[in-house]
Amino acid sequence: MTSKNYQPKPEHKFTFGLWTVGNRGRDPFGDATRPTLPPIKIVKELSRLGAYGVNLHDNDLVPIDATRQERDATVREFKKALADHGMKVPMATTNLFYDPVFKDGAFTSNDPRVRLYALQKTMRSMDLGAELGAHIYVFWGGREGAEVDAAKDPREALKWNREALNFLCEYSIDQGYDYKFALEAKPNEPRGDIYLPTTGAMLGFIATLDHPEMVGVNPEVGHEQMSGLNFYHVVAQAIEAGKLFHIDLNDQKGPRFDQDLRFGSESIKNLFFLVKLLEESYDGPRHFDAHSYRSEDEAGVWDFAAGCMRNYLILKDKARQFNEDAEIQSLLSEIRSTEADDGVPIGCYSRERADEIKSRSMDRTELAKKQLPYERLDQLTVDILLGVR
Ligand code: GLT
Ligand code: MN
Ligand code: MN
Repeated sequence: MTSKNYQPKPEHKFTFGLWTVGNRGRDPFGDATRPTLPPIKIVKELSRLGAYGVNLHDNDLVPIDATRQERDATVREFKKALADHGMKVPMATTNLFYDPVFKDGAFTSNDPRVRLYALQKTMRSMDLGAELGAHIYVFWGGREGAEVDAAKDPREALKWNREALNFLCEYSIDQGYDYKFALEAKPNEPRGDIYLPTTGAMLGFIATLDHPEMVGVNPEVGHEQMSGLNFYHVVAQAIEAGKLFHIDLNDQKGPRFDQDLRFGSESIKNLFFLVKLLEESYDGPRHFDAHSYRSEDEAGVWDFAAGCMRNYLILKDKARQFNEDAEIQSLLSEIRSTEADDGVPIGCYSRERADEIKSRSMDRTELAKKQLPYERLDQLTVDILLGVR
């Protein structure tokens, strides 16, 4: 088993948020079940486990009320820990959801003073991220939503959100930060409804921004599953659009509350296709936005972190096996084959080509006879995933 020890290494680009391994097990019905883990300890332990880096919100590292001197001292110490343990900070983000000031939204608050405060907080947090070397900046608008639709016009909310992002793109350019912005969707929780609830909705919104080329998406497994969507398809669309700037890996038991479970603990087949896709066409960080069960102590937290990376590497190995499997590959070429002279693909439009296609004699009964051995193909996939092939 030595060649298959699934040992994570920095080159795999596995990252965790300080808020993920630092999660203390609180939920809406119960208090923390484990003590706070200091950021420096997190950096050290994740490095020991083979991770590439850590990501953070401003307030994961610097308390919201810290003075400038306190902030600078904390950042200095943190940078030293990163250097000592060879860890990177590829992504940073802003906490625009925890403090009561954001109770009715940040960029989409009805109160223009709150919107301005959210902008100020984000610019300061972008400064922090840039100081730590981040080039990806995530926006998760957890409070950007509503329970009472009478209170807020969603068209206005979208305009305010756009105004803030346009401003921040210019800020990034002006400061020479070279950030790529990655927008993260979630359908609900903590709001009754969150605006732009899916990655698909985000992609539509991005096209309306002043700098669409700077802005992409940060899809999260569980968030799309909460909407009943196929995460593999969601990510494929983002990749095909050139918009997968970051990804939040975790797992989820069906369309319920956001569970942020250990990656690969539930949706094995869907995440197998996801890992295969990422390995084929994404080279950014593999970020785990998940947390350990609240029944765990600190040792369990490190088991959780190791498990996320291990499951990714197992699925990566399964993808290699799938690609090298002669029977699977022959089934795939059979399924995808056509006769050499059958006039496909469609090709570009021309009047002649349209006339030619319209006048072509095509035998749909014959076309419907093509064999599609999907049962066999899917069973072979399952055999691989269950380890019997
Ligand atoms: C919060 C949320 C996540 C987001 C984080 C980034 S914060 O934990 O549940 O999905 O990615 O703001
Ligand atoms: Mn989540
Ligand atoms: Mn997330």
